[in-house]
Amino acid sequence: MTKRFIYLTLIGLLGFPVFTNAQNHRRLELDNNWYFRQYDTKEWLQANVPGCVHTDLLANGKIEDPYYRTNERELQWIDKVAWEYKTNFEIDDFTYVKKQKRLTFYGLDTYADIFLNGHKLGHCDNMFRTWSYDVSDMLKKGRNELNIVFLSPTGQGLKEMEKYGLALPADNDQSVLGGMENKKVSVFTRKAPYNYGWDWGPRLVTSGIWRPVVLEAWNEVRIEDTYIHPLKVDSKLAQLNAEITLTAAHPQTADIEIRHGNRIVSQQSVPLKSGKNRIGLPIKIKHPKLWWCNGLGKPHLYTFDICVKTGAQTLDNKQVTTGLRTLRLVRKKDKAGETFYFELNGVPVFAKGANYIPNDAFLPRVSRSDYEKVIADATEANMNMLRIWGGGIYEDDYFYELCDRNGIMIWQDFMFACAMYPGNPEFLENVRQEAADNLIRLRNHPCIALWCGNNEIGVAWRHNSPGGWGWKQKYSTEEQERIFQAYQDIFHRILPEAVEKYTDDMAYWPSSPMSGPGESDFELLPGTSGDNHYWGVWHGKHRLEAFADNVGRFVSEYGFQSFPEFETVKKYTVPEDYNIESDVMASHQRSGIGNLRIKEYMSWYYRVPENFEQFLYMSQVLQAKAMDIAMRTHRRAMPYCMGSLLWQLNDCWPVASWSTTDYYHNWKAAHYAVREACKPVIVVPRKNGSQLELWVVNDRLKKVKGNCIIELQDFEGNVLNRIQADFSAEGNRSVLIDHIGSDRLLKNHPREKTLAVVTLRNGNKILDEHHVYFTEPKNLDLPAHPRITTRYNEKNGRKFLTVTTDKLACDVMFYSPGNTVRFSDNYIDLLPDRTYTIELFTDITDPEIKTRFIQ
Ligand code: BMA
Repeated sequence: MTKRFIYLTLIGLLGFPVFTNAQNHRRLELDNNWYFRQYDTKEWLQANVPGCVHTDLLANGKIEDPYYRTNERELQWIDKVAWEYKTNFEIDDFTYVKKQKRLTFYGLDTYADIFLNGHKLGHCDNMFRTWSYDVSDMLKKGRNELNIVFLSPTGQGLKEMEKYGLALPADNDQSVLGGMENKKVSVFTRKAPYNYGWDWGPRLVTSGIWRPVVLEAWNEVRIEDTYIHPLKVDSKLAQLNAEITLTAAHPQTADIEIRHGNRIVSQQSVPLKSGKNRIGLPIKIKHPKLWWCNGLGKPHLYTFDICVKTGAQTLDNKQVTTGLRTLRLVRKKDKAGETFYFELNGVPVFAKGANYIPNDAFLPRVSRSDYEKVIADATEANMNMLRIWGGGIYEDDYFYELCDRNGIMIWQDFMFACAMYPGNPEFLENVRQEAADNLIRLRNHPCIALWCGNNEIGVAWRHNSPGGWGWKQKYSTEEQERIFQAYQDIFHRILPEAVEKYTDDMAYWPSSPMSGPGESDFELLPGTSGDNHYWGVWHGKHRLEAFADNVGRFVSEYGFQSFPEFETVKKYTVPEDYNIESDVMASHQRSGIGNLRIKEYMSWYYRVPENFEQFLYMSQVLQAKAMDIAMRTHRRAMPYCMGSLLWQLNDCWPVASWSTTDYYHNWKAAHYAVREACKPVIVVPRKNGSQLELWVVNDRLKKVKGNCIIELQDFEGNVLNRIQADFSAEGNRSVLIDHIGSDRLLKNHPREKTLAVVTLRNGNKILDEHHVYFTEPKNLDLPAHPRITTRYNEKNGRKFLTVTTDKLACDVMFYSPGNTVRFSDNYIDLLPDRTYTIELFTDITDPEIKTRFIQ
């Protein structure tokens, strides 16, 4: 393969959250003046809140960058000891005189004892919960002290495990690296599972105040929550019920008013009792602007202002933003088995997207701009769905806001993955509370399409049937029953009950993948019902072409690894590490079979480069090929298949993994390929025996017509054959438009010297272009030295490269040291005698771009 480098620089931006005081209410975020120390030691150091111990130690120069080389290994002591955080804050008169005062911890990681002015406020044991305390009688005028002691999460985990009296399977828990032998304690603690390591993640078990700490003070009434419950929504009318939960200091009558813009959409005078009150106010909106997903329309949002008054005095107000839509999972019997698709406003939608993991091992340092980049990565790649996978976290509010605004539907897992969990009453109660907190927090987001119990636990355990991942065989029959009972309690009782209680009939799916609830809960997949994770390619060593023989009704996972680009690798290595088997590279490759698989598959399709940098590049080209085949294959199979979510969108540190964008948000080759394969209208050439079938997939709701041109070319650009077919594809369909015998197409031209350029046109508009080769890339007789020329120009403040070549150049990569430029297109085949225009997104200046150019 030919590779060209174009050198060009990067500037990062950080976003900061902003908090304000609402009228009549005092809201103070305690994000200042924090110190921390290892518990019971003398040295207090400055801390950031929200933050965590690892990043605080790093900021104080006490540890080296955990992501650099093998530093992670030296940091395993951090989770074995306790830590203490403290701050002091002033209570002014205005706040002090308020009758009600509450301290809320939106995220404590994880076992925490909280002390206010020396009095113990409470003990916390779940990083996914919100912990609130009435501190009305405990706050002092003037200076107050807050201390939080975090117990060792692994130490507590060990105690919980002992209490339970049974070790549980948790394959991804890297306990040995953590110095804990085979004691996999992660499952006993309600903490992000990936903290303990994963097959793409480091083992960095954090502690700290990971979400804001907020002090609120008020006198009479507080709006605790408002759920805009959609009773009936269509394009003519939206009937909603605003379900408002209020706490009142004493019995009184209040006027509640709901506005949309300047218009009052509902109001009511209500008697309030002292304590908690639940009130429902109806809202009707005629001809609502519906919320649509990316590709199908605008994701319209409605903001409602809720105001509680007495006479002219506002007691409290709150704003809620939501979208009006119906979004349901449709599972109905059909000839093949049972459907599994999402229907948005009555329209069946093919879900195109990816699985999403947390953006960092250290969650508090994920900035707003990081979230914006990740969601932009999904929307720009024409995706309409992300699956928040169950080994991470229930994401930040801002993440869901961005999905609402950008039309990205969310498949939301509860945080349970690839492990069995305990079933003691305290654990189950903790899970019930966690589900309630998160369902209440997230239920107004129109983006959420489904709640799913867990990732891969059903298929791994396979109770009452042979197979699985070999876990249950290690336990006695009684133990198996005990473990399975906990599974049933969590995923078939507590979680579905919570979804039913707190949401409007939202879809709940106990485990991903599974073919269906009931008897067949743990069927092996692919099946003719339910969702499936297809890992035959990669784990099962199936050839890439096997994606076509393993299409499920909804493919919620499949993937292929690659290395990050050299610029990223350079950030965590030194030159002596430049070998994929070096200790450092191996520690940034957490899949035991990773390097082997990449090499083996590469040897099937490509010439395997000796050179390290070229190998990294080639791994990306290989991954792009795999993801292109998979996405196009799944879409072609609609409506049998109605979803394709690749594993995985992003990384939590710089690493070799299945991601299509790396830790620094650089697009890998696969992300560009997926963007193309997720376009609304695509052509899918499919080899079927000696026939080349041509399919058109149209995700738009309107019919598309045009023609499909197949040009057989040699590598110098000579057109050897040209076939044209008209096509017409109804909306939301995949149609076979033609099939061509290879004799008719290839004639007698040698396979290794030709390619077919398949273009789908509508008038002058190119809807899609795809290249078909007739042998593996490694067998192609590619021109050794294509002459690629590049020119730079600027137009209306936008920067462009124009690129030409005299001979075919495959998978051409553009890049810039320090990744200072994003390219509108990359890893492309350059065909002779065409001009390619690539836009550069960068802050660096024109002269710099020009001087950095190397051809
Ligand atoms: C999937 C996921 C993850 C894992 C990935 C790659 O099945 O659910 O647990 O990281 O495979 O092995």
